[in-house]
Amino acid sequence: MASLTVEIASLKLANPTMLAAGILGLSGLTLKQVADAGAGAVVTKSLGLKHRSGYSNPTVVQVESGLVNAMGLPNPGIDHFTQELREAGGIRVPVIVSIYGFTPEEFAVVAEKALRIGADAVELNVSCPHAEKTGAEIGQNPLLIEEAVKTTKRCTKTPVFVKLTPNVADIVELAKAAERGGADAVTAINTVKAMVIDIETGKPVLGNKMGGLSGPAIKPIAVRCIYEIYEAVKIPVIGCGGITTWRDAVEFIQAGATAVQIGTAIAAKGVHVFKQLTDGLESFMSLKGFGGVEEIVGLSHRS
Ligand code: RRO
Repeated sequence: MASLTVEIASLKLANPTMLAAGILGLSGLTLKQVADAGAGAVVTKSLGLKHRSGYSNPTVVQVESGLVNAMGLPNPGIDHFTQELREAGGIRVPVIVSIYGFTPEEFAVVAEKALRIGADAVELNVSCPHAEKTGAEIGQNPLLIEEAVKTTKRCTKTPVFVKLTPNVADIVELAKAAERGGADAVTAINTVKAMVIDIETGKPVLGNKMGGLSGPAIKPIAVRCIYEIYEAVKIPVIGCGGITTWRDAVEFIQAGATAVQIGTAIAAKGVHVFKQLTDGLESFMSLKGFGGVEEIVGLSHRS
């Protein structure tokens, strides 16, 4: 049988699938549900220093091949998340806490708090496409990314992953900046900036007008970003963006991803998607004679 285990920094995953930030990640019990369904790791909803209520409704709209969301970083604040993780006690896979901040120091403070409540790693959200003074407003600038990562690494011992935005001319510059700052891995990609208009009223549908597109529509964009980043940095790449089937997961891994995150597909398929992906991946590898996932990471660069 082919081995599905992968390692990213000090994290050992039984398989290369992860719950993506933003979906089912605001409660300890749902994180545990996803872990029990077979995810190799789970990522929380992005947490900041203080509670935020998010944008007004509607916050999500379905489109042809995905979802457009503008939730607006709703979260209870990192201090209130402690209780959630306690209630989820016994999550048997690595828990990655997605965090955001408005300054490099704030990223570091939230990361330190995340470590203290039991995070195995943090994922810096420098890529939310519709947040003011945080998210992509930081993550579209390589200097600001480097500073946020450097400060976080200096202040905490937790592994640091950096989630990148595709809403730039050159994502490779962002990945290199994260690596220079000392990041342990980069996640590519967050949602693609998007908008939906109701033609009856002529008005934007989302409360915030602008949002982020996720789901199958962005999959080829994610594959291109992962392929480019893999050639430019030495740290692992975690793929994210439109994965629905095991074939998608194989494509991301061959492009250069060591692990893959699943978000929007859960809305359509439920948490069973993790078992479907790992079963399919395992059968594919066995059929093709691959012994472990590392043999196919970046395969498309060698063939
Ligand atoms: O909460 C959101 O509206 C949100 C976030 Br933090 C993010 O990183 N990406 C996204 O599409 N939505």
